Amino acid sequence: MTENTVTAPKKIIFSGMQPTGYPTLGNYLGAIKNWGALQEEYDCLYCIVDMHAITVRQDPAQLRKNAKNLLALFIACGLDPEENILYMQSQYHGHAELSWILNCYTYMGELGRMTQFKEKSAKNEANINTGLFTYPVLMAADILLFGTALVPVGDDQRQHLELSRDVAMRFNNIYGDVFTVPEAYIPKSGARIMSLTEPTRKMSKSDEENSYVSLMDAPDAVIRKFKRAVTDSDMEIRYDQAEKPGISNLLEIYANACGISIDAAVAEFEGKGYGHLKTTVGEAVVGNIIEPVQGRFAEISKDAAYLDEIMKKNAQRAAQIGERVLKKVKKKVGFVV
Ligand code: ATP
Ligand code: LTN
Repeated sequence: MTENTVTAPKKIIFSGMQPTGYPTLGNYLGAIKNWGALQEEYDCLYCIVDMHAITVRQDPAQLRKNAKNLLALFIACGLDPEENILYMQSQYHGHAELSWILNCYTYMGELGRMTQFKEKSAKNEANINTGLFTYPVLMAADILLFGTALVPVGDDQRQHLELSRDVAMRFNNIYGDVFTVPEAYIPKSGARIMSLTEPTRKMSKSDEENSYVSLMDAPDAVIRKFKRAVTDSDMEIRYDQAEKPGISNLLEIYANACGISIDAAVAEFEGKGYGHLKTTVGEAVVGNIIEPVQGRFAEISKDAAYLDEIMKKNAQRAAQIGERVLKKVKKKVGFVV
């Protein structure tokens, strides 16, 4: 590159994760792992969305602890806190401000169609609060605040992403080009890791303990969970999500944990039994993901002052970027700025 070359500004990536407990293997393979792969090519913001988390009742001390642990885990999973903006959603007021404005450009009907709202309200009948209903508007605000081009998420967030795009386009149609219309960035493999006990449902940390692997599970617990994974009664190891969801899930986990293709994974297990498959997948997850992440997590967590410093500095970096869009939006809708 010559001295005079002007490099185009990097595109912005934004994604978020709720601090509602330790992330699962699904969160890791569907989201965090891919975030790490993007950090050089893009300017990335990875946000701990504690404001989303309180749509379900949380214990305050536990929420705070979970949020700090998640920051340490992000770093332990390979997200560099200098390269990426890793921060807490509640530490930058822009999210709440833009969310309110976008509420006024989102229809009740759109939010009522969101499958996550339907599922979560069925699970929490005693607390169907309006935050749960407007959750996707806050998510749209998170994304649109930074001129985000790409949003790396798991498959379950597709519908929320569509809504963010619709709201952005609606706003732009009225006021001109204010928001960048974001695209979803969903990995071809690993975007929908299924429950180990009910392989037709997605792996979720709010389900029963044996159904998911947490990044902080003890290695022997991980091996045990894989040994107990629900499969099927025939004996053939092949990738067929419709007919063999349990086996296909194990193959997908293995391929992603080892960085190989599903075909290569299938070939490795040709002629082998289910018991061998389950043990081998468990060991690969422990050796390639669980142990290295836990080792780094233990180191990073020791330094609370370092983590506090990162949090503070990165919330300021996020605010610097967000303020530009927020100011423009306020001006457009007619506030005195
Ligand atoms: P819960 O399961 O408790 O409702 P969640 O894990 O879906 O919560 P987040 O922690 O906010 O919610 O999810 C963070 C990211 O992980 C999102 O990008 C989401 O798409 C992805 N993700 C969640 N579950 C899976 C899964 N089973 N497979 C792949 N990606 C997933
Ligand atoms: N809704 C997401 C978490 C989330 C998010 C975001 C993801 C909140 N804000 C912005 C991507 C971009 C979830 O439940 N997984």
